[in-house]
Amino acid sequence: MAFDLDMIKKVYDRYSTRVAAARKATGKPLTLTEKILYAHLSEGEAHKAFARGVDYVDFAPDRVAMQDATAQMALLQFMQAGRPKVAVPSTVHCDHLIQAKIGAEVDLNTAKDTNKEVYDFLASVSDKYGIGFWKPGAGIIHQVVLENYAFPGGMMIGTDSHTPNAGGLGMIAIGVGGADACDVMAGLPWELKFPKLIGVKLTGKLSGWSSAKDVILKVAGILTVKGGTGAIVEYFGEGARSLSATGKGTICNMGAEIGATTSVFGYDEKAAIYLRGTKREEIAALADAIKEHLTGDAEVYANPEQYFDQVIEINLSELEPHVNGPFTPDLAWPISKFAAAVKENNWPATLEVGLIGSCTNSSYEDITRAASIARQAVDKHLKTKAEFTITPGSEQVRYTVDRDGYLGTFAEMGGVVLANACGPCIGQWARHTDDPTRKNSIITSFNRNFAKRQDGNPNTHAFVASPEIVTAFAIAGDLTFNPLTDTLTNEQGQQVKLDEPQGIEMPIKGYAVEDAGYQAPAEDGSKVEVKVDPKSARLQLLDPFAAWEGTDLNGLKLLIKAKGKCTTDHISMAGPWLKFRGHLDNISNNMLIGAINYFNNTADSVKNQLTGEYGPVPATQRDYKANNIGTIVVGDENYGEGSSREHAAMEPRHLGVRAILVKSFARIHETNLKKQGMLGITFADPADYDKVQEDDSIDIQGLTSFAPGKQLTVVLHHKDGSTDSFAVNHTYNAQQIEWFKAGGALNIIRKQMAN
Ligand code: MIC
Ligand code: SF4
Repeated sequence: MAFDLDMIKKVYDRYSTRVAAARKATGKPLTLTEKILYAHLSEGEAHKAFARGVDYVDFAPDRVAMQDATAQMALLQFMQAGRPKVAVPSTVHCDHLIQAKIGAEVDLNTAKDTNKEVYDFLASVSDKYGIGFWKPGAGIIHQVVLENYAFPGGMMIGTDSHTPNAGGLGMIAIGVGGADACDVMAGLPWELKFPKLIGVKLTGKLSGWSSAKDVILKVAGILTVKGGTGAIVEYFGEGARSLSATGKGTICNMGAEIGATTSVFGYDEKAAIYLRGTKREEIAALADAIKEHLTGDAEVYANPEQYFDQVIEINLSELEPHVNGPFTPDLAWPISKFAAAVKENNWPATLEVGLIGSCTNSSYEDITRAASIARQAVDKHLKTKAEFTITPGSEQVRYTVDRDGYLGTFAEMGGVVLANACGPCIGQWARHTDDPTRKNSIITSFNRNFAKRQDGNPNTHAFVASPEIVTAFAIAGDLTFNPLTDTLTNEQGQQVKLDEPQGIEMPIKGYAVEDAGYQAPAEDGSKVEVKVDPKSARLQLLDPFAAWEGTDLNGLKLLIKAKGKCTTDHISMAGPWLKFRGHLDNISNNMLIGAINYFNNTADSVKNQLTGEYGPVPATQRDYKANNIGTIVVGDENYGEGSSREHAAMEPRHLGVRAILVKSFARIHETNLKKQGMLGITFADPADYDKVQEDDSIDIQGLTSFAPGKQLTVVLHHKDGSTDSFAVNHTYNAQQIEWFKAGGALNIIRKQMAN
């Protein structure tokens, strides 16, 4: 049995006392989010009330999940922590490193070959430290977690930003960097700023072409990529109860795109159906027994404005299908306005590829709805105009939809089934194109669409929609087509219209799988040896970072002033670089190569102040490092949005950048910087960003009296001899200041474990 029933019982046993204590402490009815958070406070913290968005609080999560691309760094750090075994149930999932090229079988075999060293490393570390290992081909972390480990009222962290997917089954599931995972696996408390709460009330019921995906596409349009920062989004209302658990998972998954800490739905009949359908009736029975604690209080949902910091209401009966994009997931277009938007903005109307599946939207229900459209293409003699690919989220889903004939339907329509892995979603896509310089469009049911994300091509306009809408567009091959109203000409010259999609929530014959791809760890792992070849290009043991020198940081050179969007994809690109995720020095050669230099509007070209010449960012930084000169990176709003990859924080740390100064940070990235002992600060007045000049030498003052809530001062020494000085903010608490001083949190853990 993969899930841990005893652990779940223990968590549920805590609920009544913790909820009662929380009621007393806050003096108010409680949201679901508060109940789950209070049930997971570290012992010392229970019985306290917290200021939302202000207080840092220690939690004790129940589980940790890691995907292969981030697990390498997480586990390299864990190996340094000096623990014999993980302190909480943990799993590793091999999903990100499989390249999509030809089709599932061939691609999987190629991946096993090319990534052998990394898979062997992850398998042996898992074996040694008591971590469950999901082999390549088993599926994508979030789908596998939903099917096997997520449980209502639980709390988990995962080294991937879409960890919130498990919120569909009522779990507070939060994406973090590997260093956070390392703490929790080492048995230390996990710290989070007590979140603000956003309530989303869903009324009505979905029908026709509208699906759960459209709920989050709409929410993304309302809240934008920053709107959920520091908040947990709680969905409730009759509309919420009408959505399948996997549909809810889709909504929570893509909540990462609005910057939310996580999103969550209450336990309800749909959750119970899913638990029973995935052979976890025992969990449903346990959850039923405490179900009043696994949803928000009635008073809260009756008057949400009084209890949430922000409330949004969406009527599912009126919700139109949406298409979001290009280049950002919050550019939301109701389908009725999309064709006009394509024309007005001159986006390429010809659709070249439609891609469905991924870690979100690969449930049985999603696949059956998309297949009902595919079936019509075949039956109505429509020729599919665009390329079409299907990425099942897990081997269990793949096996089941294959058994039930749906993969066959996609094949008839001309679709290609890819491996159960991230593939194109993370740029692991050997896309065939005759001309990469052509502006072109693709549409996916994935969650992200930043420039270059899927195929590395800046000319690709990527749009996001539900799998059924993606399928319809793939058939039409034209983004100005509206499947709800328009007809298509079939091979016999007739005008035909696509009927509304029909889906099946749970497989009638039940889920099935031959080999789910799970490998249990050794009972006693002490004899297991973990080998890392010192000459490896893909794995490198970590050296501790140096402690702070105890003085202000003076005379830093400006490495880059990044302009506009600077996501973790810009800071540490995925795709071709994924192969170096276990080798800090090698992956550092991609540091900030996607960021646009404010002064020349070019990526990967910055002025080296020592030579006056322009060169790539990593090489320039290595030159400063060789000369023992510290540098600073300046950035815009929501710096580091997107993924949880801590490489985006470790690379600058490794190469000698001393501080990141931006208008604002995305949550996970800010924590990652702090964990690695890097100084992450924000302009007190965002307009001061404009004062930073290309040849500046920069001082950061006030570090000798670095204290929570106390501003630091930045002094810019311009080339002409003039200076500018201004205050900067930081959010370091006392503990995080210790991390900074020690040169990283791990240096402290290592010391503690050694004592
Ligand atoms: C992503 O969707 O960007 C990823 C790839 O899953 C990342 C993790 C990574 O970079 O390894 C994420 O979302 O955290
Ligand atoms: Fe994988 Fe894409 Fe999901 Fe990230 S968003 S976990 S890359 S499928």
